[in-house]
Amino acid sequence: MDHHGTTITQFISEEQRKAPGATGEFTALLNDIVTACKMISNQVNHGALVGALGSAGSENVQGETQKKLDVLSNEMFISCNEWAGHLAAMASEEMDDVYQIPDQYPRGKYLITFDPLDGSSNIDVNVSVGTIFSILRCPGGVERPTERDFLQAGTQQVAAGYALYGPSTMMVLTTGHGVNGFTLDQNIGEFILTHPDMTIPADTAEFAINASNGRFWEAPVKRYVDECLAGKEGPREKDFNMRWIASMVAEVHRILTRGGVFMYPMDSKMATKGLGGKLRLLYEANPMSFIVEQAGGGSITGRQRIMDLQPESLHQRVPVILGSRNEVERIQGYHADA
Ligand code: AMP
Ligand code: P6P
Repeated sequence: MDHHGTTITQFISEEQRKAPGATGEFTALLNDIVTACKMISNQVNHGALVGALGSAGSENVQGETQKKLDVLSNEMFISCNEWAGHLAAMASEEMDDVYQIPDQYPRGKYLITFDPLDGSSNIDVNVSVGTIFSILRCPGGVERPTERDFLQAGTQQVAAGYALYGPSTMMVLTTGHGVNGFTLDQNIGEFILTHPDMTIPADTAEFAINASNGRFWEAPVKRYVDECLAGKEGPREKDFNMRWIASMVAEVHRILTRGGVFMYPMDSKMATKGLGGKLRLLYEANPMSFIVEQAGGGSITGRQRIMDLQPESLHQRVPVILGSRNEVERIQGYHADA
């Protein structure tokens, strides 16, 4: 009798059966990540009640003020994953350097990069935030991975996923065989498969960009946005809607659910600061690109596929334009024309 639908634990186990020779290490790693996301969800949901809001009074490697929940989420993610012996090392938006697995724990064959609480500027105003993670294989024979071992192209990812702490807490996961979404049933503390085989509509009438940066955009982006704003009377001959949540996980989830395009493009303001973009390649752009491509969408810097990029540093930033495939291809075409 199927009382509760497919749990994420059952789903992950059934996926393992499709991987001949799998030892179960990967399955256990995914389950530990799920546990970390449940713990973070609990903290986020209790926010001010547990004194978890506000600033931690510290800065991360990005020079951004850390929220208490940024630090707390990072610590929870580490404590749920460091002991099990499936990871050779970890890397996080909230930590300058590679996190070595403490000597008292065994090491495994996977690497993980993660943003424990993306969009945390939204925390204090009670808007959705999320956790993003990406799993890579540790290069053979490496006992103590260094930054170099993490610098793998997005096409090397074994899995990617996010947790979205919104009106409901959801997890979305890909291991290279499509994208599946799960909703946390708070009564039993388990994620239930609610969005099997998520796919992004190839066309859309909705775009997401922080329009306050408009005067700094490159010409192809300005052209695309202007055409959307021109609506029916313009060259697109249809009206567009705009969204900007300032939380990438929420934007990507909206796009997975109903289509759309999300843009945090390169702009002249970032270029003058020597930044490669706003979003980080290893633990934001690459995992989200893997998920979006697995759901039939596209993900580019503007000029090239994000997952083909050869990373040069752990906290490298890149421009991101992702979502409905036909829109992303149009925008790539505008960049090629320029
Ligand atoms: P393992 O021996 O458990 O480390 O698994 C070896 C490989 O099989 C992994 O790197 C994945 O590519 C695949 N695999 C194993 N378990 C799963 C799973 N639960 N879901 C998807 N892929 C899996
Ligand atoms: P802005 C959150 O800090 C984040 O990294 C993404 O989640 C989000 O899309 C973007 O930055 C928001 O940036 O400039 O609009 O605050």
